[in-house]
Amino acid sequence: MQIEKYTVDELNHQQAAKHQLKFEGVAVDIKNIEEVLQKLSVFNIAIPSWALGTGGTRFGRFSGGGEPRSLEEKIEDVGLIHALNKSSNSISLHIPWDIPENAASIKALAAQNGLHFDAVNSNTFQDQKDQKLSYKFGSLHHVDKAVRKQAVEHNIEVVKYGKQLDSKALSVWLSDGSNFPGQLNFRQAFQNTLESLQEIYSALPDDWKVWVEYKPYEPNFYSTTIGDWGQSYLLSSKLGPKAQTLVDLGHHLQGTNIEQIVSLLLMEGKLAGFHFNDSKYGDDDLTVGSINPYQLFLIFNELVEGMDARGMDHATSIGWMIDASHNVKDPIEDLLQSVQAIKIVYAQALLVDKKALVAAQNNNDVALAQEILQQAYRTDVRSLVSEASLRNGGALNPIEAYRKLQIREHLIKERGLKTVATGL
Ligand code: RM4
Ligand code: MN
Ligand code: MN
Repeated sequence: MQIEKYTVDELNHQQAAKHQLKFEGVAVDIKNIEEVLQKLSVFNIAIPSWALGTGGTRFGRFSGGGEPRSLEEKIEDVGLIHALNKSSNSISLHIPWDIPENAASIKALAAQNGLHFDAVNSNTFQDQKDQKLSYKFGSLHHVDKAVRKQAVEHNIEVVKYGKQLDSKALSVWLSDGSNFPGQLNFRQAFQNTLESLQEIYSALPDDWKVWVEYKPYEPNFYSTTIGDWGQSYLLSSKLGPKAQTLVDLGHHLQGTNIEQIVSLLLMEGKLAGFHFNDSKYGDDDLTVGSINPYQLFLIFNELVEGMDARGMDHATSIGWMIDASHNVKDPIEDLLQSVQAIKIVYAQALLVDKKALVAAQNNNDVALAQEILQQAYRTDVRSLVSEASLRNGGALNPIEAYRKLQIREHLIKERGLKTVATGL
């Protein structure tokens, strides 16, 4: 299905007067309001193809109705999200969950929905049907050269698909690690991984990047070969300028200061981008901003400060993507909530009084520094996000519009109640 623009306009119209009042109330205190709105309106967050179906855990999966049954229907779903929020103009494919059999028609369909293709993701953490060698004991780090070769070739094939779709980055997440002490020689595992990544790196087109993601545990519970940002940074530095470190918010141990990691990676020009989600215990894959919105704000504060320091374009110079698994919510609602949560903290980070903060830092005025950050964080910027969406032709309140337009009900009618999407 496609959303008729007039239906969104009608809903906006019903809320216009109330919105205007709220917006003016906030805007009056913001000197550079037009600049903030302009930045918000060009800021987009990619949607991964594996997040459009209901996710599960190893204990079970409770699928919702009307889930996309094919890549085409996944693109359609991202098109719906984008039509409502005007902030999700790209899709990131996971291969082989979503192989574009006919790249030209897939590209055309995406373009019809106002979308392009973000990074392509390889998958060497599962064995596929008819796969010759198993990844049970790892892929790029494997002790057996033949397994490493198979995994390298898979990554190169993923790049080939990505080239057909005009993607510009390969995102690599390995589950490689060890489950018990003594299982692995850490140095050997690292060297093997480096060598494998070097082969992939040398097959990358000049205008491509490889994003190296880290994760401390799961599915291996003793060690992960790319376990933290230091190990990823080490690999990406040894690989060269086309390699960078990808930060997934859920891939940190409790209490890790992610904003500090972000700040230093940006300083070194090594921050590839983000996988957004939220967590309370580990890689919980919860909706971004649902558990710890203040931390998300602090991360965005570092992002804005660090990107400005290097003259980087906020919207395009690093990759922004949601990476979450929606087990009990409607995935589209969850994704709409996620994008809103990100835009809210981005808007708040844009409101931080940078000059005053620098002065407070230089005076060791700790209380004032905190006040300055919290002044921005405690500003209710939801009407700014709504205004940016409105100006782009999106909905003032995307989730409300999704419900009022009964989109899930339409999808169930079209696709049926019992559909299962590929993915997590
Ligand atoms: C991993 C990691 C990767 C994602 C897979 C599906 O935990 O976050 O980015 O591709 O899950
Ligand atoms: Mn991830
Ligand atoms: Mn993850």
